[in-house]
Amino acid sequence: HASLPLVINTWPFKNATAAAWSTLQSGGSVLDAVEKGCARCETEQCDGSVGYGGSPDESGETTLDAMIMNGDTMEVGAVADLKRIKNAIGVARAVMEKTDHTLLVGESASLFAENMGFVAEDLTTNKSMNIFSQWLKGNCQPNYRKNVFPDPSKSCGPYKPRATLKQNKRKRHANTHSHDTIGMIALDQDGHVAAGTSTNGLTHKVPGRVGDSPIVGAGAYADSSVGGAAATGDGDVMMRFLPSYLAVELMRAGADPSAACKTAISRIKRHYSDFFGAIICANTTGHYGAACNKVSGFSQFHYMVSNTESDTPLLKSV
Ligand code: SD4
Repeated sequence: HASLPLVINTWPFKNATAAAWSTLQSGGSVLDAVEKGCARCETEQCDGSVGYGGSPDESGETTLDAMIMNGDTMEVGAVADLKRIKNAIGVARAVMEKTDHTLLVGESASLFAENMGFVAEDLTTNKSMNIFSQWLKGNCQPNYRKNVFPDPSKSCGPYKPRATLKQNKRKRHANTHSHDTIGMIALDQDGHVAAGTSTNGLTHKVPGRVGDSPIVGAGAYADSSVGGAAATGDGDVMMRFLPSYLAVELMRAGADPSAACKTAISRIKRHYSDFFGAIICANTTGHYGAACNKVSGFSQFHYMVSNTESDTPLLKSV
């Protein structure tokens, strides 16, 4: 059932898949496909977890992480903690193509974007304002600070040192209820591979927090001599294992895509048995696979595939 070209992305974000596929069909490159596909999610705010108006941080601001990788040249462009610019993956591509750098962050990344002609605008919406004000009112989970408690007299912040060590054990999870970060891989018939991601990260994160999505080999990886991979889930944990890099290297060593994905997930499980996360992989023959860590509340991971077998994107699950 393998065929090329192929587009595959995390979560049931089918309009993103369709946008990438039609980009390829109309003669666009795999980089164009990944950029257009992820940008569709930035515009549609896929599930509130990609693009503007979602996942406000502790200060109420939505900030974006994104990356894109060219598997032919191994060039990468990425932005992290990007403020006030909606098209994060577009800025990531500009970093790749207009500079010799790989990753720009924060205010400076936004300034770079403005210099490149991207429009600066407020990423806050009524929805993100609401999430933030609910949190201020005392919906204090999750707490991404160690050894501290929100001060109950002052709603969720500022924070107080935690009373006992035992409370350190309090678990936190990335959002397992809804969909998440878009990670996408595109391959064409001539063996070009590109991969990319776009996300607004985790809700109520500490300002300045950067997740796995803009980190090369963590959020995504592409090598046209092998294939590509992209990950989603609890980035703070996942980025410690470079799962996308690992999956591509396993495929290079001969593993099929499903096995490569499974091994990349198991590697993380050894240390964090109940982490929330999933990965997708594809190789240059058009075979693809996925794996997730099945934990309570997350027993099935959905992803999308487009290839010549179907006119419309196919919903897959693992
Ligand atoms: C992050 N990996 O910033 C992203 C969020 C995500 O499922 O994918 N959550 O950690």
